[in-house]
Amino acid sequence: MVGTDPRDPTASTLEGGLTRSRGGFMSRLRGLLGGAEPAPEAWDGVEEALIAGDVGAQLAGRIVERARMRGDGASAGERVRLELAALLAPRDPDWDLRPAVVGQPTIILVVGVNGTGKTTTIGKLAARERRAGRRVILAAADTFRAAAIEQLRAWADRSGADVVAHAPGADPGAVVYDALDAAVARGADVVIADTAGRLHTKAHLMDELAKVRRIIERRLPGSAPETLFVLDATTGQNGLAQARAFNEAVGLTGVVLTKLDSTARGGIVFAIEDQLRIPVRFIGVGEGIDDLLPFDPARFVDALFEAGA
Ligand SMILES: Nc1nc2c(ncn2[C@@H]2O[C@H](COP(=O)(O)OP(=O)(O)O)[C@@H](O)[C@H]2O)c(=O)[nH]1
Ligand SMILES: [Mg+2]
Repeated sequence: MVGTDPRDPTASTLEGGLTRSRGGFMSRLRGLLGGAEPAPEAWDGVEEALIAGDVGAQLAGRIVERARMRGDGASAGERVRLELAALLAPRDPDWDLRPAVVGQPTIILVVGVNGTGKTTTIGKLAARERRAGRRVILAAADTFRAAAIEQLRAWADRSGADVVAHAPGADPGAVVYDALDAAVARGADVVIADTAGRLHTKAHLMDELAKVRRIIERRLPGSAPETLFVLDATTGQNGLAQARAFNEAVGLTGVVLTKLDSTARGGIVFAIEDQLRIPVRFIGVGEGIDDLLPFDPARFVDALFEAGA
């Protein structure tokens, strides 16, 4: 399979987005696992390659141990592939962004630290929902900087979504409340709330997110917002600590892994899903409006193991 769709050289594909990872730690892995049953030293190499790919030291050790012990007669490469696939959290294959209560809008709250790609992901998600014929409202609840509101407006223009915004410095909870009001009044199908990037170590900012969640529950009880944690794939193992803290503060329902195109270490997917049991829902593979792909675990693992064009 080639890295891009031959019909459209600019189309984003999973294989294209994983080019670096496939050439990076996975290329080493494929080299070690491609031939006869690996010697003990080669298994050490497999463990190192997995660690280099950001799978995490402990997990890498566990994968190698289990793959070595597997007595199912499969090749070494196939055993490692099966062990990696087994780390991914179980999910409903039909999952999509849908309202929890029929007749109410789907509500998506997007959280994460600074610069991970939250606003960009919202623009891409808005475009995706618009393509599906849904009416989308973006809530500019990153009120820290005027530029953040403008950035969201630009994505709204590009994707054909509406924006609800207050002045810079406004209460994020009030913005989200108004956006829900607007969604009900206008019969919108989807509300996506942008939030200011925050360090997971800052308790008062994490409390603010919890407050936004309570406001959503008060305005639209039972709406069960999809709470997406946006993780920059180039962050490394610290991403796990971030995800854990956000999960404790707001209860995450999914992860969006951005900038997979910029890293050779796509193994962080396995660490996140294994440790948090929260599914990766989308992956970001570029800066463009179409560079967001739904995450398909089986295809992801297959693409990693493919040598590429
Ligand atoms: N290469 C690449 N860059 C991305 C991706 N997602 C976001 N970015 C870039 O990351 C930077 C920060 O994005 P932004 O959405 O402003 O992050 P925020 O602070 O979390 O809202 C911008 O330059 C984006 O273009 C991605 O999937 N791939
Ligand atoms: Mg932003």
